[in-house]
Amino acid sequence: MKLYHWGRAPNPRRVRIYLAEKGIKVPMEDVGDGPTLAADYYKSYPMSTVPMLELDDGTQIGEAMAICRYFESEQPEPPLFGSSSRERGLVEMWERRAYELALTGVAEVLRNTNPAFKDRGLPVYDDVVPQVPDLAARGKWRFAKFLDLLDEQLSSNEFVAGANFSVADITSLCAIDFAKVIKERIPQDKKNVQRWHDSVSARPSASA
Ligand SMILES: N[C@@H](CCC(=O)N[C@@H](CS)C(=O)NCC(=O)O)C(=O)O
Repeated sequence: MKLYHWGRAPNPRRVRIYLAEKGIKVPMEDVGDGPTLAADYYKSYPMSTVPMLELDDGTQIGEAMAICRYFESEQPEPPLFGSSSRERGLVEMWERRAYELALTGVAEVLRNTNPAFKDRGLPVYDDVVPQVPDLAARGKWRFAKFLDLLDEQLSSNEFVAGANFSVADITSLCAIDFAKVIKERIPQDKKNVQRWHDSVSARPSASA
């Protein structure tokens, strides 16, 4: 098996942190080539995104959380998708919010304003997807909305989905760190987010 990733990108980082938390070692290949992915990779994987896990029988599993779920099923301990029904529901809910509001919000700003993504408004290879600069304001708003929600949630919870570290923390951390590329940082009044960010950034997995 092999995990295809890109050192500078936030979505593969979600999987790398997950694997580090689990103590799972997987052969990896960085398929970044400057501001894009390598042309050979685009040919071998039609969805043209990273991360992608290729199994020994050739099966390709894309989407960061799908890859994490594969490993969760192979090695359930420590549980990173929750242990009880309640916890699993909350982890799923917060992970999705972190992805849709924060990570996608930041990507919306970057991909629609940065010249490096000209005609690549969405991560696809063969199709021209023009940038829509008006989406930048909406992306910033989505990111800010997530920080509001998260600060409130972390006022009474140690981690994003409750008492235990989970994939919801992983996606939130990757999204907030990714926001550096659009010069958005944790505002000073978001003290709970800052406390949590300091703590999860200090985990060894954060540097994976
Ligand atoms: N929904 C996918 C998103 C994957 C994605 O957008 N990956 C970006 C890197 S963070 C990518 O492959 N970009 C390729 C490109 O920009 O050409 C997931 O959750 O894994």
